Amino acid sequence: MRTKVAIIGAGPSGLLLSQILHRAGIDTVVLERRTREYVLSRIRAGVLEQGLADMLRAAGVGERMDAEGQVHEGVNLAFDGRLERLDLAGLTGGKTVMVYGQTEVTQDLYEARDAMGGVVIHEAEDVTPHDLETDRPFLTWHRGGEAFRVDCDFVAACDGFHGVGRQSIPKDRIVEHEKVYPFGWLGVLSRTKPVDHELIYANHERGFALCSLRSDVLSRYYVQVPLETEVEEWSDDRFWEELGRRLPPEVAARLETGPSVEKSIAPLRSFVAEPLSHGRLFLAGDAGHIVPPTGAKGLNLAASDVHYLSRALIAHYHDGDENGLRAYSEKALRRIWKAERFSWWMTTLLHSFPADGSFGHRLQHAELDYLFGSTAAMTAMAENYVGLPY
Ligand code: FAS
Ligand code: PHB
Repeated sequence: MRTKVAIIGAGPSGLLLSQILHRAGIDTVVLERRTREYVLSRIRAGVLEQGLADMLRAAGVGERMDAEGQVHEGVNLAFDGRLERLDLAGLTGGKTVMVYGQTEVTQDLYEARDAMGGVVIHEAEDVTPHDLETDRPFLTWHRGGEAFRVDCDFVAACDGFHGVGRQSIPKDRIVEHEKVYPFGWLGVLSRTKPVDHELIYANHERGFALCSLRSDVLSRYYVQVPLETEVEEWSDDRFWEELGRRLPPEVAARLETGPSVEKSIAPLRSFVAEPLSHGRLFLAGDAGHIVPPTGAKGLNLAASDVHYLSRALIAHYHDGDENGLRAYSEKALRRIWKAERFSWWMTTLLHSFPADGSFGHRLQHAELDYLFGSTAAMTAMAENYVGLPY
C-alpha cells in the first residue's frame, strides 16, 4: 500500500487532517487502533472556538453543527456568593463560541470521510513508524493476525497523549514540559435540562465545578475531585448533592437531576513536547500537547495544529514549497504555549488548592473581584476564551 500522508489516530485531529488533505487532492490513510464504535463512545470536549467551527464548515463538515450547535455569546463565573457574566461577544467585537460536543464533531468527520471514500483502518495494532529520517518513511501494523505496511511521504501522528508517534522521536531530539495538577475532573452526562443556557464555572472552597451542556435536553457537569478518586465512589445522588453545594443557591435551586448516562474521571495536566516534528513525522493535537480542560482549549489546539500542518502539506504538494513544513513546529508552538498559559491561569484561578490554604483561596477571590471590576482584565480573558488568532 502507498499513500502521500499516513495518519496515526482517528480522533478529531486525524480525521480533520485527512478530510482537508483529501479535499485538496492529497491522499491519506488513517490508522486507528480502536473500533469506530469505541472512538465515538468517548465523551470529551464541548466548546468549539470560531476557528475550529470555520475549519469544519470549510471542510464541508459544518452543516449539523450549524443546525444543532449553540452559539454562546457569554460565559459565567460563580465565586464568593456572586454570579458574574463575561460578555464574550461584547468584549471581543462580536466573537462567540460554538457549544457542540466533540463526539458529534467526530461523528460528522467520520461521515464526511465515508462520503469521500476516505481510508480509515480500525483495530490497527502495533502501528510502528519506520525510516522517519529518510524521504521514504513507512508504517507497519498488525490486524487480525496479519502484518501490513503503508509507504508514504509523511507521517502525521494524531494519536493522542498515549500514542506511538511522540514515542518514536529519539529521546535526545525532544524536550517534554509537564505540570500535573493535584486533582481530576469527575464528569457526568445526563439527559436533563441544563441548569443555564450558558456555561457556569464555579470557584468554591469545596472545589471547582462546571455546568455545561450538549443541547437543551443533554447536560454535562463536572466537579473537581482528588487525584486518587475512583468513579465507583460517586453515586449519582452523591454527585448531584456535591454539585449543588458548589453552585450559587439560586442556581442550585433550579438544578434538574437525573440518572447519569456517562460518568468518568479525567486527570488534569499541562504538557508540551518540543519540537513537534522529527524528519518526516509531524505531531498534531494531544500527541504533542495537553491542557487542563478548564479553558476548553484541548480540541481547539488540535484544530490550529491541523490548520498549520494541512496548509504546509498542501503547499508542499501543490507548489513544492517546503517553508510551511519547516516552520510548522515553531508556528504551532507559539499558539500552543499561549493556550497552555491561559488554561493554566483559569485552572489555578478556579480550582481549590488545599496546599495554598486560606491565603490562596482569598487571593483567588481578589483576582476574580478585580477581573469583574476591570474591562481590560475581562477583555483579556474573553479574547483568550473565544480563541486567539491562528
Ligand atoms: P485523541 O486522543 O482524541 O485521538 C487520538 C486517537 O488516536 C484515538 O482515537 C486513539 O485511539 C488513537 N491512537 C492512540 N494511539 C494509537 C496507536 N498507537 N495506533 C493507532 N491509533 C492510536 N478538551 C476540551 O477542550 N474539553 C474537555 O472537556 C475535554 N475533556 C477531555 C477528557 C478526556 C478523558 C480526555 C482524554 C481529553 C479531554 N479533552 C478535552 C481533550 C480532548 O478533547 C482532546 O484535546 C482531543 O481529543 C484531541 O484530539 P486528538 O488530538 O485527535 O486526540
Ligand atoms: C464540556 O462541555 O465538556 C466542557 C466545556 C467547557 C470546558 C470543559 C469542558 O472548559
